[in-house]
Amino acid sequence: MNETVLKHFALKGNAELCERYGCGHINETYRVVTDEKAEYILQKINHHVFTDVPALMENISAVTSFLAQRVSDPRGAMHLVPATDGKPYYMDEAGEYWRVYDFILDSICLQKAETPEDFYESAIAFGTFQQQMAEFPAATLHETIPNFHNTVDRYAKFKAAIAADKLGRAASVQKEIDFLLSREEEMGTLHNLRLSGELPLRVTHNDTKLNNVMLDAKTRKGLCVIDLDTVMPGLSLYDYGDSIRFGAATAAEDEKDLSRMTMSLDLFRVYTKGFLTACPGLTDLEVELLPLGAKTMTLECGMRFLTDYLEGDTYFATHYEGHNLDRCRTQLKLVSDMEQKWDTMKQIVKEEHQK
Ligand code: ADP
Ligand code: GN1
Ligand code: MG
Repeated sequence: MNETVLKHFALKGNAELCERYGCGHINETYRVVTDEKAEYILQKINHHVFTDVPALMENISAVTSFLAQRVSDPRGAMHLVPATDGKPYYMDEAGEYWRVYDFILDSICLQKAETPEDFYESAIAFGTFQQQMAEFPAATLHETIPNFHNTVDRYAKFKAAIAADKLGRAASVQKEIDFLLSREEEMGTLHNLRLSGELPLRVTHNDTKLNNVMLDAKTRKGLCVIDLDTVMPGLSLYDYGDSIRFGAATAAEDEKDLSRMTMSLDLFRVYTKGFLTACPGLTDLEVELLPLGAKTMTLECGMRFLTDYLEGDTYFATHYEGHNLDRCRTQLKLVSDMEQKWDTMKQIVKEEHQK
């Protein structure tokens, strides 16, 4: 148990249980229960990914306090438990950073939507988050990972990884490399429209997987958006697109049987309906580009998995050799499936926008 770490946080009671928890790829997460039955989430923050943890925690403190004033149910906003010295995190002797949140009680977190309604509720939660953050002074936020969804820069890093070929893996993934390189120009579209100002900069979450939203266990309504490490200025299309990538997929991110991996048009419609309902202020261009948002986020994620595979699996947590490659392949399969369904995706967006 992380007793020495936990004693630096003012918990209700003494910790009796501290167990690994969740399926995140970045932080190390634990569920903590005390002898007074208080429950918490303890996280070791990945400071190789987030190199300026004090700045990151400044963002999260500001965002959670801002949201706390705007929600009716107190479980609707994450609540940080400060360290005993008043800071929003604790740094241990080894230089590791830790933080504690209240555990969001009576809630569920899904790896896959059990019903279309679950997915709809996640769209409402992420859409509402973005709508609420519209009033937040964006310029005060630190950019916790510069160029996070800059697909043009992601291509540059990908090519550098191919050129370096540190582990001699490139030749065995030539098919995947070719797939990605042949789509480079189209995949720069969103970034270029961001640069030209044709797409508005908004405060966005940037990591809108279904398992980064909590639903109320009883009502199954969207309750709270979590994993706020990547909240930064960005495009609405990043948030919409990443949700489709993960949530409208018919199989898990690391499914080995690619025939099981497709994009469900029904789920695509459901999420689009929820997002447009929760974010009524999207511009016509944003709405028109929703399918491209989904495709770009999916391809970018596949490219990030492959880059990490080529570099020796140093970024994403992997559980076996080739895990990142399996993840890359599911994403590229999804992109191909979206290309097959492109006209229908555009039609669905049009129909849901007109309603
Ligand atoms: P990562 O950045 O590694 O994805 P997350 O912050 O998403 O880390 O946390 C990992 C998992 O832990 C989540 O998917 C969720 O299941 C669970 N979790 C995180 N915060 C809370 C919380 N406050 N209450 C309940 N569960 C939580
Ligand atoms: C990571 O932290 P987690 O597991 O919610 C990653 C996302 C990827 C996702 C792929 C900070 O998300 O960008 O889309 O894995 N987060 C970071 O599953 O890189
Ligand atoms: Mg997460």
